Amino acid sequence: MGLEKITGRIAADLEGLKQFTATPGNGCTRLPFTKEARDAVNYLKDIMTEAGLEVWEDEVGNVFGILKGDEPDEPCVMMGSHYDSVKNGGDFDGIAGVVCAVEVARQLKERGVTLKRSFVAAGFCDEEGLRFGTGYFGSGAMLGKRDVEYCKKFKDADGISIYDAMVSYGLEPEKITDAKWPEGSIGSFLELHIEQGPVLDAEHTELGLVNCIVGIQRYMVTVYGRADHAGTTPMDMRLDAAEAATKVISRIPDWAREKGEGTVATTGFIRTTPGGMNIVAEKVEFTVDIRSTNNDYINDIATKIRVALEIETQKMGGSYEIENKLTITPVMLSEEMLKIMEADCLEKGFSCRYLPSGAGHDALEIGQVIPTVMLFVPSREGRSHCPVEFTKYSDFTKASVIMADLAQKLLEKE
Ligand code: HGY
Ligand code: MN
Ligand code: MN
Repeated sequence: MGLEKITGRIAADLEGLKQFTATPGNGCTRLPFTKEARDAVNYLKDIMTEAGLEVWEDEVGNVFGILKGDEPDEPCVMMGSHYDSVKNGGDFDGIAGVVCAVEVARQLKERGVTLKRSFVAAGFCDEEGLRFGTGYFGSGAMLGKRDVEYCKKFKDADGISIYDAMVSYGLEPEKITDAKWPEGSIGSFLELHIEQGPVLDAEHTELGLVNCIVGIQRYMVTVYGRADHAGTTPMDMRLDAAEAATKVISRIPDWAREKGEGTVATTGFIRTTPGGMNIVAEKVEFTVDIRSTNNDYINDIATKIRVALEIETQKMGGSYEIENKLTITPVMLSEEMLKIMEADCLEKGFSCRYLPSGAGHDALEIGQVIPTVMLFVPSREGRSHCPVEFTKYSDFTKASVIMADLAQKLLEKE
């Protein structure tokens, strides 16, 4: 199979999917349970069908395509990623992994691979968690780790719950538990993804063998003070939520730096209420996203944040709330599958190296319970979650061939 033909197919699919964004000309904004998501899923269904897969959409909006094996009750080999994006994100994060899963299915068929077990291409609906502040919703539901209560609990900036968003999208959230796959029905999970970091590009290494994915904890913090006149209220009479919150926020990055080993912590969202320049802030909401390959580091930083909030809000005379939106531990990926891909890269002359993932992925959720592996392709200058995100189509081609080889081994194994 000529690599150019594969590149052409991947390019055509990704170019076709680029149109499904709520912010044309300003990156990819494809949030779950929106028109853009619906259009992307319909496109994915079409290319899966054209590739000869049997296609269906599940109760939470995940889309699957299957090449049925000789023994359909055998645990399947699943490959995929997410089709949702962040706001004003890039054209490759997640969706390229779904497109490459369909491409691997094409290659398996073209090779005439004997499918002892089924191959499933998967497109998950809400990995980013950007709309509802959560994460890994689609892959978590597939594992039976999301329920109706979860859907009602988390809301977007407009106060729309996951539950209501699903209903307006045409789904029946009361049936969410039907999205769970039977225990043992997925034998292995493969995810091809852009690195979203600078390592491969800087080193001019073609492929990244991901051995570990960071754990993540996400919080929404609300600090309560009192609205007052900014000019007439003496400094010692204020309950200034902004002062208390920023004293905590400003210390979080150093708590991560002190841990080292790639530990990171980010406040990506801050909002004051009522938000007037001449009004002392009555309320400040901010997010925290803490990540490390060492779970104790994550817990320790979360504790430091709670202690600092207690102290600063007491000093200010106000109060605070901290809502946990996501807690997931680091995951080690399958050494066996990584070694197969490493040997294949060496044989094919593709440069490769092992590296951890600082980004979470559906593989982070799925890898908690199922043998999982990830393969990275370079991100130009390490940029991602922004419109300039870029990866050469030919990089996806090389990775898709390595993944097709791995899938073939797994599918033909006695
Ligand atoms: O946030 C992440 O790490 C991923 O892009 N969802
Ligand atoms: Mn992603
Ligand atoms: Mn992402």
